[in-house]
Order: sequence, then C-alpha cells, then structure tokens
Amino acid sequence: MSKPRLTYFAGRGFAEVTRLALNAAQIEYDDVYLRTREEFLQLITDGKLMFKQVPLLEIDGKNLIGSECVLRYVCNKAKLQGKSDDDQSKIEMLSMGARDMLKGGFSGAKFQATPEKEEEMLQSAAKQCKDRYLPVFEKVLGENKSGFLVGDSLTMADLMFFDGLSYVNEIPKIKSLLDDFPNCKAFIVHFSSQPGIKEYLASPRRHPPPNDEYVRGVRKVLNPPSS
Ligand SMILES: N[C@@H](CCC(=O)N[C@@H](CS)C(=O)NCC(=O)O)C(=O)O
Repeated sequence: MSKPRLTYFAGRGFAEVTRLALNAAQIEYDDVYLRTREEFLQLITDGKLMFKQVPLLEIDGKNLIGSECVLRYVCNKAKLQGKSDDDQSKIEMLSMGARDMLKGGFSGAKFQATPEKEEEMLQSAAKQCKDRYLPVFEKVLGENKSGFLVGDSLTMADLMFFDGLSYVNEIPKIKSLLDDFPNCKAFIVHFSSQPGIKEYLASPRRHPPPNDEYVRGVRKVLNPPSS
C-alpha cells in the first residue's frame, strides 16, 4: 500500500483533525502543502476534488474529500470509534459539539476583513465556548474518569475536541478561559501525551494557529486574481 497523502495548506484548518487521527493511529503519511493556485487547479483538472475543495486524502486508492468524511474513514480504519452503539452515539454528539465550538471562529477569525471583525469573531467564539461547550466537556470528563471523553481509549470525539481546545490554549488572549475548566486543562495534558500524538505535537509538522502570512498564502491559492 502506498503512503497516504494529505493535501491542504501548511496550516491546521480543516485538515488538522485528520492529521491528529493519522498520528494517533500511527499511520505514516505525507503532507502535501498547496502553495500556488496552479497546484490547486491541477487537482481539479485531475478530477481529485469532488467539490473543488480541500482537504484531500489519497488513501487505499481513493480520493477522499470532506474533512469529516476523511476523518471518519481514518477513525474507522484505526478503530478509533465506539465499542458499542451507545458509545458511538456519544462520540457523534460530542464530536458535533466540538466541531461547532471550533467553527464558532477560532480558526476563522484571522480570515476576517478587518482587525475589528477579527476581534469580534474571536470574542464571540470565546463566549460560546465558555457558556455552551466547555461546561459540557468538563462534566463528561469528570464523569468518565479515563481521561478520554468516551470509554477507556482515544476516539474521534477526543480528536475533534482537542483540535478546538488547542486553539483556546494557544491563543493568549483567550487562554484564561480554561481556568474555570480544570478537567479540560487536564485533558490537554493527557491527550498530548498519547503515543503518536506526543511525537507529532513536538514536530515541525504541527502548525501554529493561523497568522497573517498563512492567511495570505491561502488567499493566493483560493482567490483567482481579479481581471
Ligand atoms: N465541507 C468541506 C469544506 C472544505 C473547504 O471549504 N475547503 C476550502 C479550503 S479551507 C476550499 O477548498 N475552498 C475552495 C472553494 O470553496 O472554492 C470540508 O469539510 O472539507
């Protein structure tokens, strides 16, 4: 089997949770970073991007797109799903909450047109996170006791939660939000020490939250020059 190839930009975005899954499963893969519009258009010409969007995971002879479909494929393959139907529905619900928490704006804020809009989006995401999402994750972690969200081993829910939570932890302006959620803080430490994940997080393949340079790079690839 050839090594899977994950095509995206040189940043976290929609690809990061799949990178976390591949590393947790200790599946070797290549990161392919899009740097030019031509590279992106070539993928479309080659018929690899069903909806003309990345991330793309080339694996087992397939071109998989749709970040959550890609993630599920890896999690199914690596047995990072529930061991019972009951566990699986918990995993799905928590994953959905984690996805919504992240999509509130932690990664999107940097892409806003002005610094004021960026700040507004970040603060709104932080408020939602504090009021709606973190209290739930805090309680679930307190009840489950294994250090993972569901059952006694790492699952898709942990991957999605860590993806969102690590933005809060790494954006200095909002980090103090975690002070009221000790179980979530402990989760970061526990998750970060898992085999495969520990090495990945310490490697140059783990990117920081988006900065201005990253935003410029993504725009260059996605936005056709105006005529
Ligand atoms: N639902 C898709 C959305 C992916 C997406 O919006 N990707 C952006 C890059 S972050 C893209 O390829 N945009 C190009 C376009 O929409 O034309 C997923 O979850 O993968």
